[in-house]
Amino acid sequence: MSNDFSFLHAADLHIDSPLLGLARKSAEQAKRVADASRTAFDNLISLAIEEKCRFVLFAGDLFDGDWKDYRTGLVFAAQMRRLQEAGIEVYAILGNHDAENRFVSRLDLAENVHILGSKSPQSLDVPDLRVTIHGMSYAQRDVSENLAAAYPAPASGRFNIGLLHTACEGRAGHMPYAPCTAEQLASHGYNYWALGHVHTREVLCEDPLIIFPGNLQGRNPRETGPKGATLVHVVDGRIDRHEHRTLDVVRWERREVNISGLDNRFAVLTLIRGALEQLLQGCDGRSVVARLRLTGESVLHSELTANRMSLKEEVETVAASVSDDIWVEKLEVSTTKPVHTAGLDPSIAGRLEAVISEIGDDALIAKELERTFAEVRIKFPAAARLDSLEASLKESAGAKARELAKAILARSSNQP
Ligand SMILES: [Mn+2]
Repeated sequence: MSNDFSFLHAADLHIDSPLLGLARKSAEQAKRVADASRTAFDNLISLAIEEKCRFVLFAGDLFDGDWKDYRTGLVFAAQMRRLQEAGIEVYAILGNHDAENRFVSRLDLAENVHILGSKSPQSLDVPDLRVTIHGMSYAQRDVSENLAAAYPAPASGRFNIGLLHTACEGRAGHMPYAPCTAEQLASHGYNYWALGHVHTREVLCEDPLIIFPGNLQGRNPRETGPKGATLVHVVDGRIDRHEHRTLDVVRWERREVNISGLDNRFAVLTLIRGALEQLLQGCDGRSVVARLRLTGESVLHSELTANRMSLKEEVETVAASVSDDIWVEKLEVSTTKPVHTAGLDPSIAGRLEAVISEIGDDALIAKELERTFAEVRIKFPAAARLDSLEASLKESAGAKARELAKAILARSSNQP
């Protein structure tokens, strides 16, 4: 029996789970997005075959609850046959989402596929290898017991693997199912813990190796970055190395774009274009869904926040001109007003702010004007007419404010 082999560990495949929040661009794109989780799954099977893996582990949540379409099950069965033809065994446990699936137990699967039971932990020996796999499926969605505590002791003289669907000590955004601790798992005596449930890749411990591989394909703006599976190489019965292999089709990314120092919209859009091009380049030909956040101190702050909708449209146009493969899922404007605006901001709002900062010594009037100004900004965004501004100022502030309003008007006519 050989003691050198490779295996692939994946979890949270959620096959046919939809990708959320994407506007349809073209029929081709719509299909690419709709098929993303299936294609990522296909990539996984191809990788197992290319790498001559001896077995593949699925640590739960193969599916995303009940199938909307029975073909989801057929796709899975067909991929399992590909592995069978390549002589690759499959060991899987059912997670909370699979437990909600009424059909999975009726799937007619090839003989190489072993789904471990849900009554108690089950241990299976991998044919022709000194490997034993221990694991337990979820019988129902909400499992609150520490399942790992009941897993058997390691089989002596063998490479022991624990398959477990768990939130471990708890992870933000994940239901706290099958709680346990990394220390508990580490001291259990297994060589490898193949975990699932948490969609972000995480190595909990190097010796023994305890890993959440993350999900195969990001499905929403919280599931960012490269997604895939963990490939493990065992030499002489010990883990020699392990690596993340990227398998996703559509990539979700967040990017901060700092517009400090920019004084016009065109420059902002140019900077955004550069950021989108960079994101696309970093994703090796995958489609990219970007959430952008504009930050920095800018004279454009008022204009950008007042006209978010048109800005988003302009950014979408930029994205479309960059590539058909990039979406701007959301544009957040988190810029701030500059502290000193005098002489910088050519807009009405900017000039008004400059005047206010000049009369900073007259605290009461300044405060009153600030308040009025806030009101004016809501009522009359960038295109406000000067007389409307003046009228509002006259109404809410006293004689001194009228003087100031005149000063603003004088400045307005002198400046571009
Ligand atoms: Mn789960």
